[in-house]
Amino acid sequence: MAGGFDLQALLNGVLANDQRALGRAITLVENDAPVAADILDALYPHTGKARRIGITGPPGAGKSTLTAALIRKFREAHLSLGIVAVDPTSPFSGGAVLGDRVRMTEFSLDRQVFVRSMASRGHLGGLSARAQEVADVLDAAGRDIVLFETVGVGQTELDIAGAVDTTVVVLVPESGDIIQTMKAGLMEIADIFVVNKADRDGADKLARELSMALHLRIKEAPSREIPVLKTSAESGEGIEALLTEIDSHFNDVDGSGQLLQKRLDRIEKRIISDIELRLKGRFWNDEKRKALAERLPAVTRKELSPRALADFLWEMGNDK
Ligand SMILES: Nc1nc2c(ncn2[C@@H]2O[C@H](COP(=O)(O)OP(=O)(O)O)[C@@H](O)[C@H]2O)c(=O)[nH]1
Ligand SMILES: [Mg+2]
Repeated sequence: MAGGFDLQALLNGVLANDQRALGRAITLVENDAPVAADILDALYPHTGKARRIGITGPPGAGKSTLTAALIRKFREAHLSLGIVAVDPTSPFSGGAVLGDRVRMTEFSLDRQVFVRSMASRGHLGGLSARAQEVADVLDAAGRDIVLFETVGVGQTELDIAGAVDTTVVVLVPESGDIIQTMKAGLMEIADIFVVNKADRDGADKLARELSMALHLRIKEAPSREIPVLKTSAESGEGIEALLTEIDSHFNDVDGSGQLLQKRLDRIEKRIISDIELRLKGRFWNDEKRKALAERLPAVTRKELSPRALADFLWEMGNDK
């Protein structure tokens, strides 16, 4: 291949858990390079062993601090890790996630900890898909744990949160009331709630309110009880208890057969969203965008209904 690119050597490197090969393969996958599909197809049979854990919550909740504390614990247990930090709100790789990088330098010499930050630039709705593919590469390399850190503000992080075995939602006393949490869809995705910055006022109150809201919900849909934990990620307080809950959740879903179903569901979702992205990509072209822009004023003037304009664009056909 061009530039003397040796795909097999790269794949061998990844499968040997080589940090440099991993970095290279992940960059190609993240950028959706032409060779990305070959890399992912070849690695896919080697995936499925890693436990995937999502840490999500509002900006500044202490997700990165908590992630770092968890990494230390997992490393004490001699487990290897891949960390995918996703910030859909940032158009720049390393922009808003720069703080995470600084925090993660602690692990820069540890070859069993691989950290990659991803931003929304260039991903156009495919951020969730790319993040999961990056996780596949880490999984194939034999990383025991893949940790996703995502900013919990919109659909992308809900998608990513749905793509893990265990979802931890991190809130802080400052992150507003639980009504907001409910509205953001975080109640639905949490397997474990963490009230971080428990060293601050309001943590007990928030934890109590969350527990109450969860109890009301459990009555409607009986499932595994969702624990609410308090942590101080900075001092490390409560991290051991969090790890115990993460393990316990994983063992429960694994033991009850739910894990298989969860993983099957997320594979199905990935395929469906892949197709939807391709359809969108095939439909929209410059000509249609132009036609849309040109006719919008007519819709504003009520000369054309939105539906009629959609029909018009649809009739323009799918051939680029
Ligand atoms: N008081 C207090 N501050 C914390 C705690 N955990 C994190 N922080 C601080 O909160 C800020 C945001 O933390 P960070 O981990 O970057 O949050 P993220 O945006 O959710 O990843 C940093 O200044 C942390 O030092 C905690 O338990 N207590
Ligand atoms: Mg962070």
